[in-house]
Amino acid sequence: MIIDSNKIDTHNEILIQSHANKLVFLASEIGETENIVQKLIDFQIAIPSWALGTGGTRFGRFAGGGEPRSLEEKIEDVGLLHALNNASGAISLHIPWDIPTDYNAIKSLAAQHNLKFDAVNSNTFQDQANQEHSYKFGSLQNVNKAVRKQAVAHNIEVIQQGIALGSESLTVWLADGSSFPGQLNFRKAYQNTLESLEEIYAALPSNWKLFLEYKNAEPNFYSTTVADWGQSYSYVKKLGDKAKTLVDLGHHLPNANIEQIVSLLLMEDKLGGFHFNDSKYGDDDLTAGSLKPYQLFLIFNELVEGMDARGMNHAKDLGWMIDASHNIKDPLEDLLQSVEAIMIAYAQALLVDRKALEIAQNENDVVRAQEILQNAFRTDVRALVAEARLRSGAALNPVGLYRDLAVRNGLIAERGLKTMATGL
Ligand code: AOS
Ligand code: ZN
Ligand code: ZN
Ligand code: ZN
Repeated sequence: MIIDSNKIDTHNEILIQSHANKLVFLASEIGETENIVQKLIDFQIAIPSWALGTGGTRFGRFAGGGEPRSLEEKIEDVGLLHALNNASGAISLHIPWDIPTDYNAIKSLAAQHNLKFDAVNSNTFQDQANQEHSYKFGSLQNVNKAVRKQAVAHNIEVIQQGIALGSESLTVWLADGSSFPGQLNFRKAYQNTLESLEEIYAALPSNWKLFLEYKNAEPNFYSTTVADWGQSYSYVKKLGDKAKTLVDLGHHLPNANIEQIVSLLLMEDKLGGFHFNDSKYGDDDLTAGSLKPYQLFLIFNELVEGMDARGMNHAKDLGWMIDASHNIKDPLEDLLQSVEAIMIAYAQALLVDRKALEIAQNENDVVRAQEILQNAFRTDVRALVAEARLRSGAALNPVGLYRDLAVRNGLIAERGLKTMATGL
């Protein structure tokens, strides 16, 4: 299924007047908008291949209809999102859930939809059918060298697949850890993991990055071998310049100050990228911005401040990815909502009056500092985000158009009601 650009134009024509009014009003409030709109046009968020079908929980999965049955169909789904919002121009693959059979065909399909391949993800948290050793007691940390070797070899294979697709980064997330006290020697687990990561790192092409994702708990519930940003930092610092920390918003102990973590990792040149989602309790993987939009804004506030201080390119120098999973919503609608929330938080962060904030900070004017941040956060910037879409040929209201065109019904007609997406 492909969304015809005429359909987008017709949709935009109906909404254009009301949009134009909002934009004029916003410009009268905030002044110059051109610069922000351009930054929003450039900003792209990668869609994870595993979020295109309903995720399920350990208690069950309620499949939606028309879910993608193959890598080709996953690419087509991301192509639909990108046609609607022009802000989802990349897909992040998970190996072996997504193994291309014909690399050139997959590359040209992605190119037809204007999609790039973002980070490739390795998977040593599940046993695969034809594999010799089990990851039951961990992969890169395993006490058994043969298991570690198998896990390292898998990661190197994922790098090779990524090279063939034109990807430039590998995300490593490890389920490694322990569920009971005494199960692991923490220091040895760390050292084994470091040694394994060094072997993987050595296989990275010079223009690649290795993102090391941390997670406080789950599936292990006593210790995780890359549990927090400090532990990830300690590994990536030893590995070298191409290794960076990846922040998944759902992977912290409750109430962690994620924006401060982000700021300091950026300062140390060790922030690699994000897995955006939202949560109330743990790794809930809910729609970005659905629970804590202020936190998302505060994170982007640090990102914009820190990236500008280092002269970084907002769109290109970090990996922007979603990591979400649902049992309830249509995954494509959900992803449109996540992308929109991320763009809104980014636009609001671009609005922050940095000079005034710096003065307030230097004068210890705490009240003024809060006013400045909240003025930006409470500005309705949706018209800016919509304008960025309009200028790049996408829809003023992506979720609205998705529903008007009954895209899900079209996908069900093409693929059937009972489809099983691969992956978690
Ligand atoms: C797991 O909790 C992590 O967020 C990883 O990024 C994982 O690879 C992904 O969620 C797919 O399961
Ligand atoms: Zn993640
Ligand atoms: Zn996670
Ligand atoms: Zn998550």
